Amino acid sequence: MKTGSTTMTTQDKHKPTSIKYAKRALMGLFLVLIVFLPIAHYLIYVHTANGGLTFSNSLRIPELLTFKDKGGQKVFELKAQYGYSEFLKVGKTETMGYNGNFLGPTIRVDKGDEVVINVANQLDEMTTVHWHGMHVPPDMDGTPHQMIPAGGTWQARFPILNEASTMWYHPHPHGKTAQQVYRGLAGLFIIDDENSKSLELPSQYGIDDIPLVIQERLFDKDGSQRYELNRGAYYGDTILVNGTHNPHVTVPARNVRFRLLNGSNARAYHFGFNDDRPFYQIATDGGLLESPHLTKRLRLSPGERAEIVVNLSDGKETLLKSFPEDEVILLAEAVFADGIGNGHFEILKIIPEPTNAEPTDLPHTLNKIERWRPEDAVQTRRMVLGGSIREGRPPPGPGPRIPINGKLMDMGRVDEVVRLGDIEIWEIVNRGGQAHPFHIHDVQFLILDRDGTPTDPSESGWKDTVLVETNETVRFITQFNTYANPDIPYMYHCHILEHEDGGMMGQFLVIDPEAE
Ligand SMILES: [Cu+2]
Repeated sequence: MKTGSTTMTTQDKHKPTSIKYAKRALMGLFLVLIVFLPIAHYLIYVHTANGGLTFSNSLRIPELLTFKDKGGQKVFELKAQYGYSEFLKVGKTETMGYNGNFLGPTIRVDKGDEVVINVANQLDEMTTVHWHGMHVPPDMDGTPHQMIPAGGTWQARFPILNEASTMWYHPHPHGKTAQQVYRGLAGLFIIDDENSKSLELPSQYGIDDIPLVIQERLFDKDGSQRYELNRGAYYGDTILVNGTHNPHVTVPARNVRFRLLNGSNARAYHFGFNDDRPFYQIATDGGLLESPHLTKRLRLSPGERAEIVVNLSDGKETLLKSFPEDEVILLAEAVFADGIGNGHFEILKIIPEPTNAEPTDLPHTLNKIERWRPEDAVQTRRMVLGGSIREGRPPPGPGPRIPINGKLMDMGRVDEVVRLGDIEIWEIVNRGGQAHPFHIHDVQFLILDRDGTPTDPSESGWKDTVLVETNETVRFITQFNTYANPDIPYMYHCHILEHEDGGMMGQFLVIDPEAE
């Protein structure tokens, strides 16, 4: 009792002082925040290599590759070559490109075309050219089984069987893909079809239909590119769009389509606009969605594509950005990590110009997608990403050794055999410590669910690459049609290129049981 009453007295006595201290502490905190937040802001937006952009460079639009018509075939010429690029205007750096210094021209064809692509390898190392997302025969797929030696040539010929979509092409030599893509070997492959041509969508290439190959790079002070692994993969701190640093693009002030390719080696983007304007996603990797999907954010992991339509009829400038995944930047992270490290950075300034054209509405229906029923699948094939390694030769690439189903890539081993015509469910289970974009050749698939939850509208169309988060299970359904070959496999792999090069890849054959 005595002690209690003494305490009471003490508390009473000090109460006004405590409040005074509390007020002072609050005031102090307030002052610290006033000083600290602008510093944090400076560190995030200005101090980062990709911060403080002025968007002074006009966005480069990859030229459309011309072709020769030979007996109804469209014949294209591609040349993998060395070049020099000056991205930062402080000095040149050695790069690689197709038919030029960096990246490649856009190949544009119609569904049903017969295409011949003559590839010349003018590099002093081996390369291949893979048609990412496209349904082509295994011997035309440009995998490590179709190596083009230094100074050699290769002819790819195939009919265009895919529907209207934004595909791309890039090298696929085992163990060397990451470095060749990083140095500049990649290009877009756009397919049109009767449906896409009948739709009222922005479709003037480079005018209101803008291709965006988004990548990031590391540069030294003299402007030379630097290849350096961080957390087992290549993460740059400077964004390039179509090989343009600090870019802006001028477009008509109406609906504008952007075709986005995440051409980065390892980084995933969460696209959106700085004014948070909503936009319509109209396509996934392999084709148009059934109907436009209104959203404010779009996630693309390496290798994935999407087409979006942005309404710019208000005439206001906007910035294409990438946002942090959870949209919460911890203060400490804001100070100690640069913005691009936590996924928060600016990409492209979009400047609308007045136009006389009548504004158009987006069509409500874009595409018809015939969905397989899960019960029509003949089997579920399980792919476990990560875990311990049971099989596989030491791979040549620089990346970490991450297995699929306990195995590292071995070009002499066939991992899976699929029967021609079969509908299958593939279940991708990520037991690793990070997200992996899983890519399969030959087919386009439809995602069934993520951890049992039906897929999001943003992923409800045709896909060839899907990001699988840690501890997540993604199921997709597909059918293996048209092409069978008992000797030459297709690939499936992680599209973080250093993981792929490190052996996170497997091979599957499609065989025709009736041909045997
Ligand atoms: Cu991976």
